[in-house]
Amino acid sequence: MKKFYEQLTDKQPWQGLFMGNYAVARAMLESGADVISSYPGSPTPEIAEALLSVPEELRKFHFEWATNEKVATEIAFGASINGHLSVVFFKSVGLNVASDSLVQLGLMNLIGGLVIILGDDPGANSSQNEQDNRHFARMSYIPVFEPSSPTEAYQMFIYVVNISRKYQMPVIFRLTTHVCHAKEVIQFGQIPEPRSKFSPSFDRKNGPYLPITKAVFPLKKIALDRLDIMEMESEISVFNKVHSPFGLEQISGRRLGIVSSSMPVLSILENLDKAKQPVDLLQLNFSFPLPKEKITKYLNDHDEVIIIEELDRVMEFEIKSLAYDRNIKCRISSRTDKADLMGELGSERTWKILSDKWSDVFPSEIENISLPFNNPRIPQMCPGCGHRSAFHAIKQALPEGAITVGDIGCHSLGFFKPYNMGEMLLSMGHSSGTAAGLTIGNKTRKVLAFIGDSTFFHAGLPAIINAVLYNHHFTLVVMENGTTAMTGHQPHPGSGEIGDKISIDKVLESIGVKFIRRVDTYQQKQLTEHIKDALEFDGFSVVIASHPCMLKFMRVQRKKENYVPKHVEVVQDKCEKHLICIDKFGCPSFIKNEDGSVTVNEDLCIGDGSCRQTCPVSAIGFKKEI
Ligand SMILES: Cc1ncc(C[n+]2csc(CCOP(=O)(O)OP(=O)(O)O)c2C)c(N)n1
Repeated sequence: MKKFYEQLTDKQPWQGLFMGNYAVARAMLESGADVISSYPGSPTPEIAEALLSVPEELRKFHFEWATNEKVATEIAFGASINGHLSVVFFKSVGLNVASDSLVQLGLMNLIGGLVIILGDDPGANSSQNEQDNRHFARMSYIPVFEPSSPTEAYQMFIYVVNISRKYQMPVIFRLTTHVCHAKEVIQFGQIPEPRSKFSPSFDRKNGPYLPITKAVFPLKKIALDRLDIMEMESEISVFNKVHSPFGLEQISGRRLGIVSSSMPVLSILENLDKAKQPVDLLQLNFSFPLPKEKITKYLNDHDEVIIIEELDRVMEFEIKSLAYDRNIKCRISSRTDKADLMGELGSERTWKILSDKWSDVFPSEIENISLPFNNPRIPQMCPGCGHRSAFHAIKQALPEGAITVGDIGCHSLGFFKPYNMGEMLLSMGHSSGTAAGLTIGNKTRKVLAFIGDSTFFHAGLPAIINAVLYNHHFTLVVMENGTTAMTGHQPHPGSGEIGDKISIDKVLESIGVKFIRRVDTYQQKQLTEHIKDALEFDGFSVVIASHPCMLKFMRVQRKKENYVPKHVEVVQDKCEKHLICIDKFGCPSFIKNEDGSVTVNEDLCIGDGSCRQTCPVSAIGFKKEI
């Protein structure tokens, strides 16, 4: 059987079951993408996983994990104006970080073409919000393409590359979580021979690339003119089409229609099969700029139309305004329930929306609709996680009334029981800025902030430098685990996997941090002492609480030939049922039995022993493996 990368790079057409993200990676190879950059974040990291599975010597593309999304975007921009077909991808909120540069791209002549892949996350499955980046696209004058399925993602990517190269402009390829992660049998095409050796073709005459003072207006005019051209493309695009299973002429009575885009298109198509009357669907997956003529015709052909889009009312307002301008008589409605502006619109929820609108056509008794947002499982840190030891130790050092500021990463889970630390969160790297704000006018309550090591480099540094400058009186704990853990162990500048490891200690020293302590988080007593000292320090202090990510570590160990599993055990005659291992340390490997005794779930326990020091009567020991 072929290895994954062999499938991915097979030059000949083939058919197989592929996840959406992998299909997009294949589409990049088929379109001859030269330069690809990214910063990790769900739902898109598997695109990188696929690309990086290709052995370096076989790669015809350059891939870079950038320090953050803005840098990734700038790399793609620089490569594109040098003639390379470039791709940048990141998650929804990554666009906020990238935006300062990204909003300029629509004004530029991108000679090589540039595709911006956004992993939007309706349902906030793995994000701190569910922002709808279609708004951003409008602000940036960049067209938007939104595939409904993995197959469409593959086909559409090749199409958007052609658009981008033809018009030398950026395009947004907006994926959503389910399109990224769904699997489908896909017919792939050929991978062409690489273009002849590339020569850098930057020429300022292709610009201007410097939007200052008066140059801004001609550039903006170019962006607006290109949107007019995109509207014409949108009119003829195969991705904007009417699904009319029975043909309009056969419909008697009210002519009903739906307008939708992206993943809900599939949910609706599924429901149309069960409708009591034929209903049409206008799919607008080339969704910005909207094809005004196509929409006008569709509205004129129907008596009533409902617009069902995931998240915000973006298409709705544009379509209603078009109908008003053109004096169209069709009755246009939308989702009425506020809850329908949240979360993914799977088939059950779209049925409910349709049923609320046309109950005779979509009777409510057909579907037993379950409500979204009711997942009761609290996320947990893995057994052996160094962050758990850190939280346990830091908690011992915190005085009454201390305020703790969280940041993004696995350590955000410190917010949950039993640690309850990290009480607010805005964005990656916010913690030092927010902590500084909490110290102002505050002489009584200690402030302690957390940050992960990837986040330190991503967006943490500016606020840390600010804290040094103003000597803001708080303690920053760098939760160093040597990787970008939460998104799947991607490298970062401090992990030493890309170039030489950039030392966080040295960075801190060089910017003038006066209090820096480093400790392994498994040394809980020492960590507690360092935190106490840091909180007493008169000014900005940093404690680097370090331990390798144990999930990553164990994955390597388990693959070793001589690997022997290790576990801890609770020595029953020593255990006095203080339950600190469960109630305060909170490792999921411990089980509290009905009789009050504590035992260890060996399926979870990795035998790291970080729990042993939490027991006041030393009742946790290493199990002798037979
Ligand atoms: C702007 C932005 N980009 C990417 C992400 C996705 N993301 C969430 S957690 C995380 C990893 C943070 O890594 P690190 O700071 O090292 O903490 P760890 O998970 O390793 O504890 C990333 C990249 C995000 N939430 N926001």
